[in-house]
Amino acid sequence: MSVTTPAATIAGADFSDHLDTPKLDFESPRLLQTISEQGGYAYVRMASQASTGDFRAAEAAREMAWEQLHSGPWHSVLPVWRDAYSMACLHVAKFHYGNGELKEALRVLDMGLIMGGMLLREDLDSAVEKVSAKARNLRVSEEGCGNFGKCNRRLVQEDFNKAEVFRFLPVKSLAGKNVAKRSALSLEGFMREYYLSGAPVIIGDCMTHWPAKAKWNNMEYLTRVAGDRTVPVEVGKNYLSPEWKQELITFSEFLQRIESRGCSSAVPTYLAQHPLFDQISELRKDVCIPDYCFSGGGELRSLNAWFGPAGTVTPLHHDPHHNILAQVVGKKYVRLYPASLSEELYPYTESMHSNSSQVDLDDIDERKFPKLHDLEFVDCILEEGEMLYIPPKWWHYVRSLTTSLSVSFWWSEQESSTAS
Ligand SMILES: O=C(O)CCC(=O)C(=O)O
Repeated sequence: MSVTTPAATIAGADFSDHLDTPKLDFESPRLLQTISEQGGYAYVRMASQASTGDFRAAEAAREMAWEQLHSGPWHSVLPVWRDAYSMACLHVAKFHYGNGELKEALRVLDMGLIMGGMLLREDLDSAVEKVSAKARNLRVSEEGCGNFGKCNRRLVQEDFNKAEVFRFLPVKSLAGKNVAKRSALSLEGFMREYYLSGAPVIIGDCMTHWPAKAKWNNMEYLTRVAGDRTVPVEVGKNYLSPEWKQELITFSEFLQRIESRGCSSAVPTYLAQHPLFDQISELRKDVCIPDYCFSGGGELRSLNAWFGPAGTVTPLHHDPHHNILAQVVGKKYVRLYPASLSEELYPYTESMHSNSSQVDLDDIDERKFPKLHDLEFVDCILEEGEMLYIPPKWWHYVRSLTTSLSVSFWWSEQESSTAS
């Protein structure tokens, strides 16, 4: 396929260098052999042609791998097809980069990071770094030493109107027991008073040193470090509602949706439970892992971003791990029920949602779920700069009261201490 010349795309920029892919170069023969063994002959033919400079073949290989990724439930997809998808993304991105199409190159690389396997991850990461740096340099020279840093448009601008926002909270909210709140809690105090007894706690004054605290409430910063990146978002009331769906959009588009939403009643777009920091290393540098997450001597399982406008809801559910939910920007309402009440909380019976409750706390059907009425819970407003410890299996419902950006840290304890 003929490709536009670099000069036609971005005047004055040099694209004579190329994206290095040492891992791909090394792993290709073995990976193609394994794909052949799985019957992927057409893919192997296209990928081989792609490596000799055929753009159409690269795109065809990517489509073939994409079809394989969508051929059944995610867990049943053979891992080799995820690596095949990454391989094809790298081939396609090389063409876009050589052609000066930086946004396209980034989009394809992000798709590889989000949907692909781990084998070629290093190449994807270093290619993203190179393309992002080039895009940034170009922007700076276009804008004349860059306007970045001069604009302070805030992510959370709205004054918090308590009366207005509290109207949307579930019945009985903030009328009973609050989650305990501690300031600058020592690690030892956390272990003794909360971790070992399995009790939730809000920890204040523990995030002031995070670079994210100074940087993330700034639209311009977020646009600069992540604007051209592709991210998966959820659209709809919440993941249990039938009209819920997932989309892949750029971070800039996502920020625009948040800004334009204001007080609208349209369904929210939520970047929920996404390992954003594995994908965007600059944002990862803004976050510090709380020492509390090393309690129990286990390992950090995942670090996820939860980013959306006011009104996003994560319905009542539980998770198997210890969790610190760190509130970086904005406020959230959180309600917690102890693990011991699981039976009374009407969990779904089918395995896919068995950690979620059938009860919609925003619209409780008392006749269908009579046991809920008298159940005791603790709740809180999680304020900016606070962290909430959620013990394993505790049920939680979360509603953002303003535009909100939180980070969750899930960790598990050492195998032996679980057994004891
Ligand atoms: O912040 C949210 O919307 C939900 C957070 C959550 O469910 C979690 O951290 O496990």
